[in-house]
Amino acid sequence: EGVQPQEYVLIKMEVVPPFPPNLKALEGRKVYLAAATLRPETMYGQTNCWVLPDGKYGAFEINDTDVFVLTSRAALNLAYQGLSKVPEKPTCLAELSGNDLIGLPLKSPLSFNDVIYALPMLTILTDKGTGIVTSVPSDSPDDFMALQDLVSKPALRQKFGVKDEWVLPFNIIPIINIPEFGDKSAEKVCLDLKIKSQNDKEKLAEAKRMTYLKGFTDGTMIVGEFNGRKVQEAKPLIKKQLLEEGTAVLYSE
Ligand code: A2H
Repeated sequence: EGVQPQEYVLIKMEVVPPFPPNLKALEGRKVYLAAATLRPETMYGQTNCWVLPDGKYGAFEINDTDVFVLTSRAALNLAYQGLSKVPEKPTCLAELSGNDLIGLPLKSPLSFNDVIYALPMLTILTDKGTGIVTSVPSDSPDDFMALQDLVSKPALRQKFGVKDEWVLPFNIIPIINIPEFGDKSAEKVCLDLKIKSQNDKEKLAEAKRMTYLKGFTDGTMIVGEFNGRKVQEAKPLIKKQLLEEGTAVLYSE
């Protein structure tokens, strides 16, 4: 962890009932996969959620109604930030692995896709954020490559029990224009740099460097309520909206 605290927006990705057997203990509650993002303005373009197959997660009681699925590390941090039913003490209702979460149907705020699925990403760090990541392949090179891997490798889908209909058709939704990179900046940069897979760490770091700052400084929204506005202007407005409507919360670490 760095010296400066990082503030994330946690997107509440609601698990659509009925719950599968490994989540039955949670029936009757509002259960959310809580995804940590630095780019709330990209939530229109969500295509899926990412979990680490071997990752350890828990379902934690946040208040009287809400349960968040995330790492116990994040649950402890949240408990000290006022987000736990018992103050400063996380209550785990169910221990889950990433594999238990793969295939869960989710409803996520702002997403143009009505229902999206939890899918495996092999490069998720369990000591950052919540261990849950929302996927926006139009604007995130990591997300683009991880999805590309699943789409192009049937053996990878089979290994993790990913049904074809959870990843296909592979529709990337354009949401932000960056003059230099067009409407699907992540795809363009991944193709330009000839990135082979989600494990191509160095090139992905370069792709992120290229798109991340440009998206913020030069990007324009081409969808949503702030269509036509600069990303710089839209970002805080969208963040505020999500927080006010209760579909997201703040989290620092
Ligand atoms: B971002 P930073 Cl569109 N492991 O959200 C791996 N990656 C993680 C993670 C974890 N445990 N927790 C969060 N992240 C991702 C959107 C997005 C993101 C876009 C473009 C770039 C981007 C949609 N995915 O991040 O190391 C999350 O993906 C580029 C850095 O704390 C989160 O924001 O700076 C970002 O990494 C946080 O990374």
